[in-house]
This record gives sequence, C-alpha cells and structure tokens, in this order.
Amino acid sequence: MAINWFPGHMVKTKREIKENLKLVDAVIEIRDARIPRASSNPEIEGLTQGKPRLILLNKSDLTDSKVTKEWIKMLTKDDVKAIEVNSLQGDGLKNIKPAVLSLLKEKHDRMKAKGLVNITTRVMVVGIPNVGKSTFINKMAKNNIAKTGDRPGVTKSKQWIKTSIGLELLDTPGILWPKFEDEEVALNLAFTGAIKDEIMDTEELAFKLVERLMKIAPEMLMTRYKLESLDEDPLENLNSIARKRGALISGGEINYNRIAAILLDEFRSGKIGKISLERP
Ligand SMILES: Nc1nc2c(ncn2[C@@H]2O[C@H](COP(=O)(O)OP(=O)(O)OP(=O)(O)O)[C@@H](O)[C@H]2O)c(=O)[nH]1
Ligand SMILES: [Mg+2]
Repeated sequence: MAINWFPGHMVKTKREIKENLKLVDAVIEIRDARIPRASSNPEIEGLTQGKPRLILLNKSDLTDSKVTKEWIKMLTKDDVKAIEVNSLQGDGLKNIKPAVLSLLKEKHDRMKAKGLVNITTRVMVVGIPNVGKSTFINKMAKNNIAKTGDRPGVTKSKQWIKTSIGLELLDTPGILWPKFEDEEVALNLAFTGAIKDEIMDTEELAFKLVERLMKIAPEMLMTRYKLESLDEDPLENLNSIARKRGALISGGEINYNRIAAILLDEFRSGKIGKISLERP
C-alpha cells in the first residue's frame, strides 16, 4: 500500500529540538501505547543524548494492559523510564513526577550538596504526530494554569507551563517523524490515525485492518459486528460488516467508502476493543 508522506520540515524541527534541549533537564517522549514501536523515532536517542528520558505510553485506555506492561518492562533502562498514561482522563499522570525525579536523582543530590534548595525541573515534550502531545500539555496545564511568562536571560519566545506536580513544561512540543521501516509500521501508523486519511486509500486501509484484526482480535471483531463466523477472505468479512451496518448503495452493493470510515473510526476510538497492535 502506497503512503506518500514525507515531512518536509524534518531538518528544521530537529534543529529546534536540539536548541530546546539545552533548556531542559529531561525529555518526555510520548508514544501511542497501541504502537510503541511504530510511534517512536529511531533518532530520538541520538537527538536527546545525555538527557534522561521518560517515555509515556499514552492512550493506554485503548490497549490490552498486559501487553502495555510488557512494553514498559522492555523500554525501561538506566536513563529511560516508561509509564502508561491516559492523557484524556489523566490516569497515570501522577506517576510522572516520581519517575522524572528518580531519573534526575544524582543531579539533584549534587545540587543539594552545593546548597541549592529550590530546584525547578524543566522538561520538554516530544513525539510523532497524533500521539497526544497537545492533550497531555493541556491536561498538565489545566491542573495549575499558571503559565510563566518569558524569562529574561533564557530566551524570549519560550513559554513555560507550571504544573501542579512541580515540573515546568515547555509549552510547544517537538514534533518527531515516524520511520516507515516496512509496510507493517506504515499500516500501524495509519490504523491509529497518525497518518492523515486524506493521503491514503481508506478502503484499502479498512481491508487491511480487517485482515489484521482477524489475526489478532477475531473475537472482538465478531462480537462488535455480530458476525457468527469469520470467512478466510478479509473482503468477505468486510462485506458482512458493511451489510450489518447498512453501508450499502442503491441496488444493495457495498458502500466501501462508508464502511471504511465506520471501521476506522470505531477502531481508533476503541469501540472494537482494547487492542494492542504491537507486542514487544
Ligand atoms: N483515547 C485516548 N485518546 C487520546 C489520548 N490522548 C490524546 N488522545 C486523542 O488523540 C488525538 C490526538 O491528540 P493530540 O493531543 O492532538 O495529539 P498531538 O500529538 O498533539 O498531535 P499533532 O499536534 O498532530 O502532532 C485526539 O483526538 C485526542 O483526543 C488518550 O490518552 N486516550
Ligand atoms: Mg498537537
């Protein structure tokens, strides 16, 4: 499936992220918990070199929590921590501060030894499109509101958001780009909505989604669309789903455009079930 997507602003954002990194103590990298692999950026490690990183597996409300916990185990390293959150509802956000503080413990101990008491911790948020960066920043800001103004001596245009958990967040996230290593990665991004539907053939995408769900969540697919059994042929199943949903054009033919929109929307909003598309 051809997905013609290329972020032309890659070089610019990379430079911006590097500049902003100088102003922060740690990085919060947001990923989509349904696709922790596809929603990462392979250059993130090089880009954030030396900065402790907290990975938020966001949208964890849409995943199989057992799989998400396996991901957390796998992603955790010395200078990288991972936690699951739901930025819409706020679940898990209270775990952010302890995680960031434990990443910065040595640094803070050194500062305290020098007699520094009021230590502010600044972090920046990065992530590929659609992972929930804005939702997260807004949620964090809402708990406290106070946006600190420009800080003389730091830089004119940077706004810092104070949060109730005692971290200051840079108000603009750094947008990373995903890497289309193979078709599966590209499809996972497309299924979750990280790639705009306008540049894809959504009918083919819906077909591929049915094909995938037949493999990883056949029961959920059957239950949601009241199918008594699944055919071996994804197209047959897509047709059955369309008939169940009345996605037909006059004459009784399948309205593929319509059923594709329904299926993708229901998958993305979690109506088909809590489905992790990737496993560690
Ligand atoms: N179910 C669920 N949806 C979420 C969560 N966080 C964000 N969303 C939804 O995901 C979509 C994208 O969220 P945004 O906050 O706009 O994502 P973004 O990373 O800022 O996206 P760009 O600005 O395009 O880079 C929106 O429809 C949000 O409502 C979450 O924890 N759970
Ligand atoms: Mg945004």
